Amino acid sequence: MPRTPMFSEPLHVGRPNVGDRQRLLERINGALDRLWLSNNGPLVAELEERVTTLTGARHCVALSNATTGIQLAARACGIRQGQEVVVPAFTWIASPHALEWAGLVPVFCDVDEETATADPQSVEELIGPRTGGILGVHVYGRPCRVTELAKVADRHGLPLLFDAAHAFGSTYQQQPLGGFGSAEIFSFHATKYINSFEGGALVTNDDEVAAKVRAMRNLGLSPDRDIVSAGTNGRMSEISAAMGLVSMDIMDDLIEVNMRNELWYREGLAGLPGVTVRSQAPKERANHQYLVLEIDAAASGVHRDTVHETLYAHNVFSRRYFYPGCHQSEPYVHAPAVHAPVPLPHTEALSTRVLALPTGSAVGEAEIAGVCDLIRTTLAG
Ligand code: T4K
Repeated sequence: MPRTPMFSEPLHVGRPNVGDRQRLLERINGALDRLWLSNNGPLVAELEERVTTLTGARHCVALSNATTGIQLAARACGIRQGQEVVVPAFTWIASPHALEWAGLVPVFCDVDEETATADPQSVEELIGPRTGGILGVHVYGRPCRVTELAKVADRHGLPLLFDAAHAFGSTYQQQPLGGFGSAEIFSFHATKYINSFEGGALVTNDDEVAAKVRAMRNLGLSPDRDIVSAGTNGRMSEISAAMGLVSMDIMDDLIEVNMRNELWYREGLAGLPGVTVRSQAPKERANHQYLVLEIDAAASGVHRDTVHETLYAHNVFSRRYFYPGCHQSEPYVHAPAVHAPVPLPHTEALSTRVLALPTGSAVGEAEIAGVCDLIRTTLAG
């Protein structure tokens, strides 16, 4: 193993993909000329229109971020303070924190290891008199088992929401995500496939949910400026919308880049025992925004954390998305009877194996070959 880091410049997971700068600056200049910078401006309206076209859903409400979107969605669907929401433990902490911060009680279900998304049977086991809803998460952009979750939700008369933070551009049964359940919430954070610096969008086919969220993101004001509900500030700025639109212009190119990177990783790691690159759903379109390895310590002879530490020493800043499981994180870890009443073996197993590696437009063949070499050398001991 060389003593000096293999990379002099850090390689990050989640490097933003920046579209056409000239186009971005033109759009920003347009906003500056119009002196209309926020509060449902024309760029936000254009972004919403673009998202409804891309997803085929009836409504899109652009938002300041996905975390706020989850809170607005839960409220618009009538989930009341103090009610429980079943959510997978294998997700970014934003999913349960959004609920907790809104006065709801996250109750963690397990995931199935193939999709890394909510196991419908585990969801059903957790439904009881205090349950107010279900929040599935399309982890790494791979869709949940939507049909089965919808059946569980219908059986119990519960709203089904999807945290689609990772999943813009992905499909389920060849239909774009966005129109499933009562609402789906995308993230356009800087690290996401489509980025608007900070941002998100709630997408729904439900007219009432859309109208409620549209008002609630602007302190409960209706389009006629009547105060129709409580609300918060969940607005997207025009600058963010400009970035989001420019980012959407290169959607297909980005998928190509991500898929090409994935191929290079697969070639570079081929034949390594206990090391697999996680796959997207067969026959579906996916954004391939996350490149995630699974390292099985027993089969590879090396723990995921050793690989992670070695990569760090060489300026490759891999991420353990998602470790630890949310049930093992603050504040939920202190109240397992409330938040984690059933065993979560698949979450716990996955969270010790996964490692996200750099992909997107910031890395190319040479960097990926270097990262794969580092992993091979680490496994060779
Ligand atoms: N639900 C799920 C399932 C989510 O994964 C997320 C967010 C949400 C909900 C909530 O969505 P938002 O409310 O954010 O819209 C990062 C992202 O900040 C976060 O958005 C994302 N999930 C999560 C999985 O990853 P951190 O704490 O790891 O971020 P940070 O700042 O350490 O950056 C991650 C990597 O990206 C680093 O390697 C540095 C690099 N980076 C980051 C930024 C911001 C850059 O190179 N440039 C940048 O501008 O959470």
